[in-house]
Amino acid sequence: MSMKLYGASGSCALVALWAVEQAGADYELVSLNLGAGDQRHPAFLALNPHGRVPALETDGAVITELNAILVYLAARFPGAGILPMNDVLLLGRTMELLCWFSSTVHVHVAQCFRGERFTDDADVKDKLKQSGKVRLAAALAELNETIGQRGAYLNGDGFSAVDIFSIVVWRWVQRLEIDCSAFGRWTGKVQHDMARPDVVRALEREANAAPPSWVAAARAS
Ligand SMILES: N[C@@H](CCC(=O)N[C@@H](CS)C(=O)NCC(=O)O)C(=O)O
Repeated sequence: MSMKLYGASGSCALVALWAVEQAGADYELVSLNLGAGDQRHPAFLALNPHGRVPALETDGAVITELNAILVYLAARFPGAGILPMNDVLLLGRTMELLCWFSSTVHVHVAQCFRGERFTDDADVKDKLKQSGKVRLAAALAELNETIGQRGAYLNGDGFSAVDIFSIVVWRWVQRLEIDCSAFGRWTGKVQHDMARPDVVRALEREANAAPPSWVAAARAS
């Protein structure tokens, strides 16, 4: 049965998009415009009441939370290289890094882009953004140190979902204009990874994705 992946350009949903591509899954990509508030449309909230992407419709259910989607896809397509399913220690270490990206790095980014999640006070929002950038830079210094420690890729010798998440973080960091000159190992790795054919394909898919039917219907009327 076909899957439907809800994503948005520039978002962490790129990791799930890369994963469905690697799986060779039969899927449809639906791209929300987060700036226009598509994620708060009742039709999307009916799928994911948290109003966030990614969300994956599959087998008559909806899975949300990027790491949950990755575990589902990796278990369903074990040969696709989404996660290192044949090495439980490496799998644990990879999930450790993915969870750190989600629970720490992504939260610092949300402080900068999504202050409304934390406060309604404009002054506090501004302070959150400043402290988010400082904490993000500290996390990047940590990430930079890990490059090369486990092998050529973040979880060892094989490229996996966690390397794509690192690309997503790099895109956010560019938008925030954080000085990356001290993180040469990490930025070099990201440049290298972005030239991979599987990454280029996922980026092209992301750029050419169609909007949800409810947006298309509103535009047509
Ligand atoms: N913990 C969630 C976070 C998802 C998330 O925050 N996604 C962002 C895009 S990167 C989003 O949907 N933002 C919309 C909003 O905040 O309104 C996950 O890992 O899936």
